[in-house]
Amino acid sequence: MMGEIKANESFRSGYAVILGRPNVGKSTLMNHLIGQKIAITSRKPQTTRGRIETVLTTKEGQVIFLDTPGMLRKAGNKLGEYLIDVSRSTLDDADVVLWLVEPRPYAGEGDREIAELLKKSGRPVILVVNKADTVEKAQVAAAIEVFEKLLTPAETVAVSALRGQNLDELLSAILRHLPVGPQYYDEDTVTNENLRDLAAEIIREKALRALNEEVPHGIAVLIDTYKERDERLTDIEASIVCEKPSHKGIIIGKGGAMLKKIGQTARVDIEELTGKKVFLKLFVKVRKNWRDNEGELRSFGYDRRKHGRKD
Ligand SMILES: Nc1nc2c(ncn2[C@@H]2O[C@H](COP(=O)(O)OP(=O)(O)OP(=O)(O)O)[C@@H](O)[C@H]2O)c(=O)[nH]1
Ligand SMILES: [Mg+2]
Repeated sequence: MMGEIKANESFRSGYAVILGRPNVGKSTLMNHLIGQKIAITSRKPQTTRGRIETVLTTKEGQVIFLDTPGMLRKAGNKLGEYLIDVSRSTLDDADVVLWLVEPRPYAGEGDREIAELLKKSGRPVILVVNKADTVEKAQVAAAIEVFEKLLTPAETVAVSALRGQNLDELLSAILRHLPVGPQYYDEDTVTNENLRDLAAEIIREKALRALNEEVPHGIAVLIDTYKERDERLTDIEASIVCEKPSHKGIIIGKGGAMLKKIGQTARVDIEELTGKKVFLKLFVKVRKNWRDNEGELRSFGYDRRKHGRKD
C-alpha cells in the first residue's frame, strides 16, 4: 500500500503549523481534522503547553499538524517564556501556517504581532476565521476584511472547529500548499505522543475544566507510575502539582470531592484512549512558584531542548 502511494507523483506531504492567540480553538480544530481527541482543550487560555504532533493521511497527501500554545503577548514567568518559545520555534518547521483568529471585526496588538511574525517567516499562510457558528455571516466577512489588512494570506477559510463546519474546504487548502513529497508515517498513525504523556494531559484537562479561575494556570501533572498490569489493566499514579497550599485544598475539595471528580472524568477518557481498564490514583503536591523555576519546569517536561524538528 505504502509503495503505491509513494509512487504517486501528486502526493503531497509536510507540516501544517496551527498558530494564534490563546483560546481561539487551535486544539479543537486539530482534533476535529484528525477525527480523534489528542490535544486537550478548555475554555481557559494557555491550555496547550507544548508542540503537539498529529498526522492525517488521505489519498491526496499526508498532513503533519503541529498544534502550538496560544501566542502570549507577555510571558509573565518562565513557563510563559517557554510557551512563546515553543510557538515561535514550531513556526520554523512550517510548510504552511494556519493562522487562527476569532470572528471579530477588530484586531488587537497581539494579532498584529503575530501577523508580523508570519510575514517575516515567509511561509504561506491560511487565514482561518474560527467559531463562525457564533456570529452572523456579515461579521465573519467583516473579520476577514480586518485580518486580511494585516497580512495577505494565501487563502482564507471560515470554519467552525467545534461543529466541524467547512473543514473539508480547509483541508483542501492545506494540501494545495504542501510540497509534493513522500508519506512519512504509515496511514494508521495518528500521533507519536506516548500514552503516558497523553494520560497526564487528560488529567490536566479535567483539572482545568473542573477548577475555577486562579488555580488552573498554576497546575502541572506528573505521572509517577504507569504500569500495564496485564492486557486489560493499567495502573496509573499521578500527582497534580500546584503552587500554593491553599490551591491544594481547592484541588482536593470538600471531603476529597473535587479530586474524585477529576479522577473519575480522567479515568473514563484514559480508558477510551488506551482501550483498557484503568486504576487511577491521584495525589496533590505543592511546589512553590514552580512556573518560575527552570529546574522544576524541566522536570515537568517543559524543556526547551525537546523542541527540535523530529525528522
Ligand atoms: N462555539 C465555538 N467554540 C469553539 C470553537 N472552537 C473552539 N471552541 C471553544 O473554544 C475554547 C478554546 O478551545 P481550545 O481548542 O482549547 O483553544 P486553543 O486555541 O487550543 O487554546 P490554547 O491552547 O489555550 O491556546 C473551548 O471551550 C472550545 O470548545 C468553535 O468553532 N465554535
Ligand atoms: Mg490548545
